[in-house]
Amino acid sequence: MNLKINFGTITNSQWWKEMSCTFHEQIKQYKNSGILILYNADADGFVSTHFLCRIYNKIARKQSRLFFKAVWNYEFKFEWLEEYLFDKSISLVICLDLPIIQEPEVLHSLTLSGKKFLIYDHHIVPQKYLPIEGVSYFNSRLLDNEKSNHPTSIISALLADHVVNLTYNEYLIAAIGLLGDQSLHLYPEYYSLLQEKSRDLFNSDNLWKSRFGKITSLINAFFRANPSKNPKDIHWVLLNLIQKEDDFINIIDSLNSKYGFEIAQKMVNDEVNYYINKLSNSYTEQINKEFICLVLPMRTFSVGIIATILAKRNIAPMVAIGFNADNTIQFEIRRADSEKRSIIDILNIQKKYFTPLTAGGHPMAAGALVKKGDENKFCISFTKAMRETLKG
Ligand SMILES: [Mn+2]
Repeated sequence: MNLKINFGTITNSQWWKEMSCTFHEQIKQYKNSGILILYNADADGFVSTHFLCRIYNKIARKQSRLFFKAVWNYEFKFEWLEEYLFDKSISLVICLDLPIIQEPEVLHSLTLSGKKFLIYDHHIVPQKYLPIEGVSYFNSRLLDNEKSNHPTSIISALLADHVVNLTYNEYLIAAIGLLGDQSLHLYPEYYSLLQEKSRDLFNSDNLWKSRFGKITSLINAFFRANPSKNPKDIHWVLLNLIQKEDDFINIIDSLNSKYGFEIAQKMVNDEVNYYINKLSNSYTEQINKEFICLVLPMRTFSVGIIATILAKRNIAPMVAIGFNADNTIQFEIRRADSEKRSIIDILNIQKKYFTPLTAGGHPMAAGALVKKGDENKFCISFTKAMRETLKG
């Protein structure tokens, strides 16, 4: 199968040419000296890494020099990285879907080690992005004036499509990443093809209630339930399963029994339900609250789900839920459906009063990391910035 035929082309062909040539050339050039993939610990990052594995396997024909690390949003300090690259003789770092690493200060400190960085992202670009020696930077938000948002999964799948024959199961794998980033509907032809070929998986109009949506949730839950823990060998296991198995559900079942997706999901669900009940009860009485900003003592990294549900229930125009990570608080910010202000715009205005350690994401869903003790400053300055942000 050929993904391009069913998918169409990325809007800016020059951008795509440059992007794909750089990717393939760099993987070829560094295949023997070692490559590290740093990926966002969610469905989109996970899926993207699968396709990079696929490219590497084809080009390098051995697996020993490819390394992986899942990165969570609050892991913004890459202090461990320099030593890691040295120990494993890694010369190229490929960053997939990692908003934090595109900050110029972070990149500058990393490239001092003389390593190459290849960055693909679709989060909003930092305000002051400047070319940095050793860094090849591609963000699909820079594609054209429409600010196209192509998740990492589709870009990676298309990159793999150039060098290998993707199986139909891999179309479904790519779709997991797209749905994980709420973007599957942005590719109508691709989506129709999947619906046509796999009716049993897309058995509900509400995608998240379909069998396919449940599989996507399992993968997200797997990462959320295990903050900071890297799933050992999962990408090679997946690759082997894809090559052997014929049924998509069997592949997911095998991963589930080996890595405990369902156990992870139960942990996440129990915790989310507990806080949703608790918070819904305490906010029913309050009206006209413009911003709800809370830090919860959670064990899993599910603050984003809680913020999403509360925002959907319209308990306030904006909701931020925080989570303790070492000496920092990671806030996940979501907005109500009726709210028009962009969270990114608010975060930019907020900098006049208070600057988080890192902050960014998408207009409707973003994250911010602050030092422990700065929670109140964050909440107050965010509220202030909200009032100053033009609606719509
Ligand atoms: Mn993504």
